[in-house]
Amino acid sequence: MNLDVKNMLRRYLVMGSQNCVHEPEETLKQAIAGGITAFQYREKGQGALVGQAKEELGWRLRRICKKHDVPFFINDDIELVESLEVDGIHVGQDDHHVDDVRRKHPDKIIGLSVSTIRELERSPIHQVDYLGAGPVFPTLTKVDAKRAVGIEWITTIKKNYPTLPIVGIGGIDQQNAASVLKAGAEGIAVISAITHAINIEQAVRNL
Ligand code: TZP
Ligand code: MG
Repeated sequence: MNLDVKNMLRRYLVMGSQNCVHEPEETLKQAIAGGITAFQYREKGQGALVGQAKEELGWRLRRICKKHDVPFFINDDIELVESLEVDGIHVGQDDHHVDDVRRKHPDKIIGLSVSTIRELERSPIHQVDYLGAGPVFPTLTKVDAKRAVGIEWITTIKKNYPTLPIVGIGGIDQQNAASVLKAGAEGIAVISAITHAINIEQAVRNL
């Protein structure tokens, strides 16, 4: 399982319709053509769809991932775990508690965001399959993002949990992606550097 998760994290696209300048379905298809290794449906923030519209878009994106064998994660929304037939669930510190998610979904991949030592210490790390570390760099995409933690945060987590897969997130682009991997992360999670690119397929390749 760990080896698989590590490979999945390599180029991890996180996205909802609110992040897209092109159609979300088109964005996802081109990103898959460029070589993303996982997709997280994160329909959240200003302009995000809710209710049935959120679920319907989720299913259209889910179908695209199924067709191309790309693992599909849902951000936080455990109500959609069954209906979208997700492979994994990503939760933040203020979302559903990892223990509950694990109890309800013993076979799903679970990822957890951690931004500080305190969060790391009080989280049930043994229940998760990977950690999302960030925001590594400043980001404009998430309005309530915490302060950028730098690549040192990845080194710190790695020191404490050498075998647990880590994906860096926040402000990652073509220029800085390599530094995140070099610090010890298995992969990079990216929103705007992919969704805002003029050529999405090429942007993924460049990462
Ligand atoms: N969590 C921490 S930073 C962030 C999330 C969801 C936003 C990342 O977006 P971008 O555009 O890749 O900086
Ligand atoms: Mg969340």
